[in-house]
Amino acid sequence: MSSSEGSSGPAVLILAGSPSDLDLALDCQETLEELGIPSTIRILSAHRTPDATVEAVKNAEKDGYRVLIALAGLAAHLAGVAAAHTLLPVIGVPLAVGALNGVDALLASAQMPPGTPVATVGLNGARNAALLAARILATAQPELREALARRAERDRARYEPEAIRSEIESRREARRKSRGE
Ligand code: C2R
Repeated sequence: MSSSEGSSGPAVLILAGSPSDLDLALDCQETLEELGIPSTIRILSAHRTPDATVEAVKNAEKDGYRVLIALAGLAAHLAGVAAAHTLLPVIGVPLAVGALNGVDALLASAQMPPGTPVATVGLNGARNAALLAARILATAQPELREALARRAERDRARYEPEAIRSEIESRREARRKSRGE
């Protein structure tokens, strides 16, 4: 599943361990799209489709990808296995699923042995993974750096006193309505 309309430059390969993870993979892709970064989503599992996973990761660099993002829940080995088969930076997104609600995935993704790094973001941190990938790419792309700066500026604008006043007003109104006033 590719997304490259209106964009150029190095791309991100998004790996997800199961079709069940697609919503968060799409959150990740949408965030990249907002910054004009082309990406591809591939559903691959180090456990269930080990050969195809290794093949995709080994080919990623020559296929033009510059950063890998791997989303997985439970015993999340996908990011680690990816990092073992490429020198591209790998960002792991542990997913909050299953009996342990993501603690298993978080530890499996973060606690990599020395020599095989995975930059692990928070549980379900698909959008932050995209932003981290963007920051990595931006070190060599000034226009992407500009886009990130504009985005950070928009985030800061939400904290302006005028924005807060109008937020308070609209929340007050919503609360009055929900009480039927
Ligand atoms: P199903 O819902 O398909 O049973 O998957 C997936 O990321 C998913 O969150 C349950 C969970 O298993 C995870 N999974 C991994 C890997 N492959 C699948 N952690 C892997 O290779 O690490």
